[in-house]
Amino acid sequence: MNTKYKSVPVKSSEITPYSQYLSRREFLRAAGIVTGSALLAACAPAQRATGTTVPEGEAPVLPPGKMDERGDPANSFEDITNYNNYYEFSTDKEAVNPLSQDFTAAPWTIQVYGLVNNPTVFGIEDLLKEFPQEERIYRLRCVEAWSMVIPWTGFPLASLLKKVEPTSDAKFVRFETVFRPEEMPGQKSPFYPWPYQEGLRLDEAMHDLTILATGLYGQPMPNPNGAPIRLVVPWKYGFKSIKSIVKIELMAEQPSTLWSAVGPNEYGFYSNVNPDRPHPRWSQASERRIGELGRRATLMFNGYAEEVAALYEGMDLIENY
Ligand SMILES: Nc1nc2c(c(=O)[nH]1)N[C@H]1C(S)=C(S)[C@@H](COP(=O)(O)O)O[C@H]1N2
Ligand SMILES: [Mo]
Repeated sequence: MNTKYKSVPVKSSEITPYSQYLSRREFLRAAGIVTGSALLAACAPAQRATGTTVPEGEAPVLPPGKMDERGDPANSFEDITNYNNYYEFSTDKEAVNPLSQDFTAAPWTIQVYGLVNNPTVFGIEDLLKEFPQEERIYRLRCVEAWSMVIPWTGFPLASLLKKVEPTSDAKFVRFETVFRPEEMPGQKSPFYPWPYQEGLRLDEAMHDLTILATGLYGQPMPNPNGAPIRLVVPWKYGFKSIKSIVKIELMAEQPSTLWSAVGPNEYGFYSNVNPDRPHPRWSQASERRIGELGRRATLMFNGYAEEVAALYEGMDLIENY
């Protein structure tokens, strides 16, 4: 049990069930209300560019005062859901939210296969039922040198992996995002080798800080953040935290990843947050916390060195970026 990064386990009664969530969305759509605005955190009615107004009471009530273990306040639900990297929808961070509103996040299954004794196709409901959901308040550090603090809900990836029993040959885990160009306009771009893929070494995947996140701020995962389920690896650059996962494959060899295919000397397989290894285009020594003026120093392993440095003992982290 990790007590440093989570508060109490989230009671399932505090998480809106998917079925209810979706029917509420359908309801809002039928009522002519832009669902994106309904998901914005606000005490006052949220106003969108479309001019529709969410009636008071439709926006989720968010518990105030959430902070990470360093005392940094969580970013607002509005920041977290309106400033996104999700190239399947757009390369424009502010366009992801509106473009992802009609994405179909249910029904959803994840196929876990490869070098495992129990290959399994999990429905999202099975995962929510089987694995207790915990809150983890983590920093997310993008390689573009901005960061946020996000109160995720989810469960350790290790719980899922133990269930399928990796064989002794399994050394790496490969993750794949859904491929649905009809719903994800960015996937029509020929500049990226879709579908988005990412990977971890098995010991990184088994680390307790590595979670599959199914929500944030106690809400089911919003579409712009990778509904209904995405990876979160808080000590690595944000692009490792792949969204909307449909496949998890256990492998003997290191998998290729979308970003290392696009820019091999820019985006390595490890991509641990490291202020001492400049990216060819962005110094990584400091970062801009969304919502703050000025910059703050970037921490080794994004501030999680105490927990994860042992994974890389004896490795040259400049060579092995
Ligand atoms: N499938 C997919 N996953 C993705 C991305 C993406 O474009 N597609 N962008 C990554 C990048 S670069 C970052 S910084 C984080 C951003 O997560 P957030 O939008 O929830 O803050 O998601 C990562 N996961
Ligand atoms: Mo990123």
